This record gives sequence, structure tokens and C-alpha cells, in this order.
Amino acid sequence: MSVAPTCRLCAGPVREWMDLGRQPASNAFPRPDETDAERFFRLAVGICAECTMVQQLEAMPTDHMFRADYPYRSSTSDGLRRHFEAVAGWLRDTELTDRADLVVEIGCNDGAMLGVLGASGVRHLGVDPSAGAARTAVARGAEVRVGFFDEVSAAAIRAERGPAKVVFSANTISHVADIGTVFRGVDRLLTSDGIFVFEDRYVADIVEYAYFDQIYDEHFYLFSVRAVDAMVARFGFELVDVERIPIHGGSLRFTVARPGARPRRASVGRMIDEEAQTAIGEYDTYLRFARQIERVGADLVALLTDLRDAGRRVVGYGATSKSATVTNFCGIGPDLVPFICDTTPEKQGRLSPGMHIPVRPHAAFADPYPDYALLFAWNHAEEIMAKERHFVAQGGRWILYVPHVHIV
Ligand code: JHZ
Ligand code: ZN
Repeated sequence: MSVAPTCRLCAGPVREWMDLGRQPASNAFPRPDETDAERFFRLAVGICAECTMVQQLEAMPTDHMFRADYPYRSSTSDGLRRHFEAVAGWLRDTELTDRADLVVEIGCNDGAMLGVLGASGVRHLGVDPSAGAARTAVARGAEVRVGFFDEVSAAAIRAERGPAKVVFSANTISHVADIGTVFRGVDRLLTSDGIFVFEDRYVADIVEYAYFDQIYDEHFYLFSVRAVDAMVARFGFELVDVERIPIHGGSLRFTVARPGARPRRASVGRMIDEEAQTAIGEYDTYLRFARQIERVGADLVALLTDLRDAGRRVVGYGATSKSATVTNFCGIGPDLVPFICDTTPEKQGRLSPGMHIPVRPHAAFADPYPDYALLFAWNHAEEIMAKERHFVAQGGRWILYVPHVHIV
């Protein structure tokens, strides 16, 4: 009899609901001569029967995911740049009002948020293992410590600069399987009345809109309000506010404080009730989702195969992390999608992880336009479709695969 895997947070039994197969590190884009060194893992997801946290059953080693040459850049999308400017303005005007206040950002990437605070003279520090992204953040006027955030680096930051009034993080906290290291770090760093604000994908939106490609190595946990509420309490904090934000197809902004330090807003209880009504903590919900994922995968391969057999040209748009899941789960390689265009210089000239589809500069898209563009960056659809109006005007069509395969 095999023993059920245990929850990383509460040690309860984790029931697997989907195996997305052998998958690479979603942001490790190999050079054509580096494909032998790729690392793979089994991308399987389950739900804890006790605390309901959705989590992966096996983890890709962190040092393989977040390396010095990590290629993702937050500022490549206008929408995200505007979002992070708004976050900076909100923190500056509501929390960082005293000249002595310090803000620390975990995973500051290229400084899309922190650069704005730095320019306003706010005391700040970013912590990020990606040396390349950090260089851009520094050029934007942000101060960055290259490395991981954990209890050791947090203690060093406190010793050097004193406690932080705000710890902020976007799309990073769910990425750390050993998440206790982050919370112990926040505990060392935060003032008694400070807040820890983090934004991450919302599992209820992922299920509702079948955003299955949000499941990849980096998204180790898929957060619900109920599971995060229990998690932060376990680490000695209180979830005091939660807010939906329309980022990456549907995210939540969590605000965490020391117990009793801040009033707990009604939104927390309200969203936990909503999740109970929509069965977001239940295994059967995810089994249904898994069947839907299989259907979408089969439909997408059937469409791409038909188009290829009919002699139509299809190009991928946006070498997203998400596309690693889609291409590797479905077995989509250069025979079905000859290349993916992407504006990120760090990805160009490289191959997509696992399936080795060449990544080419954006200019390749119109040279000449393909018949169809498979939109891997569907979370930026509005921005991209507005920019590529000419593609559609001359007869091109977009292929989307969420929440189901369709052509627009
Ligand atoms: P995008 C990454 O996910 C990884 P990804 C990470 N795990 C995460 O959670 C989020 O980011 C925050 C390109 N592009 O934002 C740029 C164009 O080519 O969906 C990017 O390579 N033209 C930390 O990788 C990709 O598409 C454009 O006009 O899934 C978009 O990646 C635009 C707007 C983007 O994140
Ligand atoms: Zn659990």
C-alpha cells in the first residue's frame, strides 16, 4: 500500500487530482547546444484533505528555477507596468508616509514597482536571485540585494537597515515550496504594526476559466483564501484583507499583519464563504477540472494538426512560462508550431523548454504574417490584440485555448 504524500503546510494527506506529465523548468530556455542539460520533473497537483491548499506533489529544485539568468521581465507588458506603478503609489500614499519607513520587496525582478518607489525617495530594498533582472532594477533607481529571501537574509537586512514597515511581493510567494522560510523571514523583518502584502494567482479563477497552464513548476501552490488564511495563522500571522485584482487572468492581493495589529476586513470572511459555496476546497471540483484540461489539450492538438495538414502557417505568440505546460503536456513541438515570437531579448535565439520550439524576436511575426497565431500570452490579450490589429486586418486569426479552444 502506498502512503499518501503529506501537505507541506499542515502534514495532512494530499490527494492527487492531475498529472501533467514530465515537465521542464518553465523559464529555463536552453540554447540549441544546451538541450542535454535540461532537468525535468513530474508535474502533479493535489489538494490537502485538511487545510485545502492546492499544491504540487514533487518540486523542481529552486536553484534550477530562479537562476542568475532568469529571463522573465515584469516590464515587458504595458498593463503590468501600469499595475506596479499603481501599487507603488498606493503603498507610498497609505503606508510609507514616514521618511524612516522601509519597504522590502521579495522578488523585485526588473524594478517595475520598486523603481517607482525609489524615484520618490522611499527607503527600500529589493531581494531577487536574478542578477540580470536586478541590473535593470538598479538602472531604474532601485537598490537590490541579489539572492533569496529567507530567515537568514531577512535577519541581515534588519541588522543593516532596521525593521520594514511593508514587505511586498508579487507572483513570488506561491513559488516557494518551503514557504516557512519566507514567513520566518517576514517575522524577523516586519515592524509590530507593519504589513506583508502579496499578490498571487487565485485558484478559483484558474478553475472557473480553465487556466490550466497557470500550473507549472514555479506555481508550487495555487492559493485560495481559506487555505492562505490557515497558512498565515500557522506561521503566527493574521490575514487581515484580501482583494481581487485582474492580473494574469485573476489574482488576489493578500494583506497580512501580526495578530491583532490591524482590523480584519469583512472581505476575508466573505470570500471564504464564497469559496465554500463554490466548493473550491473540494477534491471533486478538481477532478472535473482535470477532465476539462484533458479535453482542451486534445482539442488543441487536433486543431493544430488539421491546420498543419491543410498547409496553414501557425506561429506561437509569447514564450510564456505557461506555454511550457501547454506544449509539454500536449506534445506540441516545432512540427506544429515552427516558432514562438517574443519581445524579451533574453529568450530570443533560445528554445522553448522541453519541446524546443525556437523563440524569435517580435519582428519575425510579421515577416510574413502567419495564417494563425497561437496566443500563449492570453493574459495580455487586450494589449496584444490592440497592438497587432494589422495582423487581423490582413486576414490573420488568433487561436486561444482558454477556457476552451477557439479561433477569434
Ligand atoms: P507573462 C511569469 O509568467 C513567471 P509568464 C512567473 N512565475 C509569474 O508568475 C508571472 O510571470 C508573473 C511576451 N510578450 O507575463 C513577454 C510579448 O512578446 O504572461 C513574455 O515573455 N509581446 C514569475 O511567463 C510573455 O510574452 C507582448 O506584447 O506566463 C508574457 O509573459 C507582451 C505583452 C508580452 O508571464
Ligand atoms: Zn494541508
